[in-house]
Amino acid sequence: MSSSERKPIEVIKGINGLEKVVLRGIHGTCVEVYLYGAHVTSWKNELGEELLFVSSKSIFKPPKPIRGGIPICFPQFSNLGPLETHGFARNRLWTFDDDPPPFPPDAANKVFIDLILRPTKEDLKIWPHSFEFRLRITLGPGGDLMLTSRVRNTGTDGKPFTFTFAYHTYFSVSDISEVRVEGLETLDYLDNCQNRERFTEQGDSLTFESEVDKIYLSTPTKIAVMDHEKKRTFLIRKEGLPDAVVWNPWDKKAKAMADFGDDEYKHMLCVEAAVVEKPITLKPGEEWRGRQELSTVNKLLDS
Ligand code: TA6
Repeated sequence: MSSSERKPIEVIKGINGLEKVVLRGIHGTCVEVYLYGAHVTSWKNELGEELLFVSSKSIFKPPKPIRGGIPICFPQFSNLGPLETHGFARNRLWTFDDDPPPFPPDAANKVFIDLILRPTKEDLKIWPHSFEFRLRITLGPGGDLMLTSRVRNTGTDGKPFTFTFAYHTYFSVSDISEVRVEGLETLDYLDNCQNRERFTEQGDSLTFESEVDKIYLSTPTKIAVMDHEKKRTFLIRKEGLPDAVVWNPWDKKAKAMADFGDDEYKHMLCVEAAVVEKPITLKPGEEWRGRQELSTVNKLLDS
């Protein structure tokens, strides 16, 4: 079947029979999303190059979250609260939203899907708040990947709720020791490798020689991740997501993770658009929106 005959959106069986949606762009670009966790596991450019990292040891078996791609961390980032790490949204089965709220009319040649998550009775026992989490995943005509989250408090009890959030994006890189990140210089961060104490970043772009696990606070709307070997820059543009988490487990932590190859830390970097420092509080009827747009430039945006 030629690519021109392929449907722009197809639902097929993925690993272990889990359902996944394939979104095909006009120039051969492609995105894959598992309904389990509304989890983007693949984002390919027009050359068919994979831009996201997914571990070869990822288990793809509920209730374990998929290791890599873009896990959705909601309603709790990390262990900053009573729920399981990164909350439960990434290990729930999402469904197609057949009644999406009116979004601004999308430009032509954009392929998108609308998914929705509502709490189950079990969820309400551990997090007693009614919500609707709508996620639009869009593949733009230039191959850019956009995720727009809309969380609404649908409670009728008059009670507000508070949450933290992250798009836990795993970028695929040639060699972590040849990667630089621009946009986070001189900012304050909480260092998870030092009891989450607050520090101030030095003045030039980030490079990587050991484990890093930092929550940068009040970050700019644009962050660049440069892969020197590939002469490729990932651009992250974000709205409603003031913080950014940078994580690489390095060798020791990599070996300690069953669903992560010992040497895979060399070929990934997480840069996560997030809301951590100032959690979001929604009154009944209120809605929060958080959007990240990922794109690539085939050159290094040197400072
Ligand atoms: O985003 C960084 C982080 O919070 C790290 O501390 C590490 O725990 C990573 O997320 C992976 O978390 P996970 O629960 O997916 O193994």
